[in-house]
Amino acid sequence: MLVFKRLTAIAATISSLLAGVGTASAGLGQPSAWQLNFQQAGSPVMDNIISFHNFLLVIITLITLFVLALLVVIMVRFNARANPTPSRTTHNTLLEVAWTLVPVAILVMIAIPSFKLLFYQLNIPQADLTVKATGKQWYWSYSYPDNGKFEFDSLMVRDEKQLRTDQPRLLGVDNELVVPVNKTVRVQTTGAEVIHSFAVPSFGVKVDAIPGRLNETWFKATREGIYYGQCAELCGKDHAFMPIAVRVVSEEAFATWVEEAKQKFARDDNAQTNVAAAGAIDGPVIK
Ligand SMILES: [Cu+2]
Repeated sequence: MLVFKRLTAIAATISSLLAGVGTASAGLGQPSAWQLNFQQAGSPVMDNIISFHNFLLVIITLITLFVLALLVVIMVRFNARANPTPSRTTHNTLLEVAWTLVPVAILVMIAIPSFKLLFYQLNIPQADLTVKATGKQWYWSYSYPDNGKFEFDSLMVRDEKQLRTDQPRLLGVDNELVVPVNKTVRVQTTGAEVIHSFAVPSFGVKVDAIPGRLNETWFKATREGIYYGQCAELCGKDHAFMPIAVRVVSEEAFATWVEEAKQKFARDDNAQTNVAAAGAIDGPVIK
């Protein structure tokens, strides 16, 4: 749709003007100071979400300006002083048909790209890799069903002194979810005890992690780097302290990491969980 593309282009310009420095410095994979816009897109889904947002921004701006103009005209031309003897007109068929059909047309214009985007998010393409994320109170556990029997816990680094220099406060974790770049990753989520939600803004991903259910979503990271997200469903006391960190690496680096992870996180079914009641402990919890 040419109109859609044009509107989107205009909107992108407007929103970058509005956001100013915000856009220029909006982080990839993490929030930035004074950020006004979305985090940069790191996946095709997020690219589409941003385009759709820009398209809606044009529509909402035009509607707001139009309503404002109508209000100003009414206030100026039809106030008691300027218009002492008001018209007694009550119906205008043409006008009534127009103010019904025009909003319908606008909604249809919004619905078409909206449904396209929804289906794009929900139809999971042929996946190169599956990862399973289990939300727990209050950390995430990840397993790689395609790559062997290992599972590991990913806990927020609570002691700021332990943060790597590239790790933001409250987002850095001890064990990141590692995935290869430019591969379609299917994410399956479930909750261990309450509902959590797996959300990574730069990937345009947010899916509930519900006990007793397996939800699915997908992303395809187009650039290497670390992408942060957070649990997005109120899940208890430490809801704010169970970040998600996805490290996107080259295919070779991923293969190497898998071999290491198999050793490091080999599942020992007799062992006690190493983070039992991690969230219940106040203060630093470092593995
Ligand atoms: Cu949670």
